[in-house]
Amino acid sequence: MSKKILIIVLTISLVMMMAGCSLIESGPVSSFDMESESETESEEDLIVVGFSQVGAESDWRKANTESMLSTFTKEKGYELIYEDAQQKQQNQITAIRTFIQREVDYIVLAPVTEDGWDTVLSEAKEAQIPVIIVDRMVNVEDPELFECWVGSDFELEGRKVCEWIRAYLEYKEIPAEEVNIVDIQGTLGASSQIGRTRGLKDAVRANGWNLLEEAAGEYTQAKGREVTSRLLRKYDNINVVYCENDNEAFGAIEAIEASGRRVGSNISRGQIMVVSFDGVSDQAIEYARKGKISCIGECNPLHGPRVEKIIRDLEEGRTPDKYEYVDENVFSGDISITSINLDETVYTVTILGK
Ligand code: GZL
Repeated sequence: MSKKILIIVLTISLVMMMAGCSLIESGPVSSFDMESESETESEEDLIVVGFSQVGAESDWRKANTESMLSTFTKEKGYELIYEDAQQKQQNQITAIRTFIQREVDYIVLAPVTEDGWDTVLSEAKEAQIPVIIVDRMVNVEDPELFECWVGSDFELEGRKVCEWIRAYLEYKEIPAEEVNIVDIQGTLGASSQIGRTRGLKDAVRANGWNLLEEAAGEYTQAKGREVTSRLLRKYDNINVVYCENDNEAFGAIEAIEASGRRVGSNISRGQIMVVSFDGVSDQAIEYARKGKISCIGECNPLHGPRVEKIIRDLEEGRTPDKYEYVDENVFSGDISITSINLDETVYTVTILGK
């Protein structure tokens, strides 16, 4: 390289180094380098969100995860750190500690169960990182350990489905004392399990139904099938199976049909009525349309935009509501019951056309 060219290259290099780019190491300055320069700047402007998700146990959970991932994108100004806990609380606690070490701007927690969060949420508070709880609730001594919560009223979901059962059986003139119901519960200790179970137990007491047994179905199809099979072998008079999510209902239906019984709302003709919660998957809606699931209590999974609104409020100095409940419906393929009435509130039943 001639002396003159060397002086020119060294001069350009000196100028580029002063401007934070490099000519010699990475070749000519390209759109990529400039982009990486601007990307580096925009990287620093991103709001970093650490999201600890329960797992991928159900269609609802997958839809909830998709809602969060499609909301917190770089294009919208976020860096999302997503951790799947495979339904283990210890994995969530570890994830939160990692978020604290990485000094994220916000922690979003979808807690697998209600208890056991005081210590790790105190650590987040100590680190001055706001925590948003989504879906299920946490049961902590100090409610200041989290900014706010957004999710469903699970007990109301249970009460709505039970009121549909009561109204339907009344319409079909089936006496309450003939109702022999089993509860396929969700993950024990989860707010959704606690609320839906409580809604059922209140209805059993109020209506005089027979609650034969409660059994943990863990919100999965496999466990729902296993537990329902066991209960069908134990009891010969089951005529209602209350599943605390759709995936359990899919398993329960498999078990009922494998036992030679039929699912359906015509319990006076020996069918077994299956009810469930979520209403997220095409399969669930199809089963409801066909009457394989008689009634579904909606549980809306689309929390991504709701959590983003909370973060925007906090970023812009507004105070979000401490507790935000999502409005939800009841679905059925049966036209007999078009609305249900609870505490003077009328809830329309969404009838799914055949
Ligand atoms: C409800 C959610 C429950 C769903 C299940 O908000 O916590 O967990 O009903 C899911 O499908 O597994």
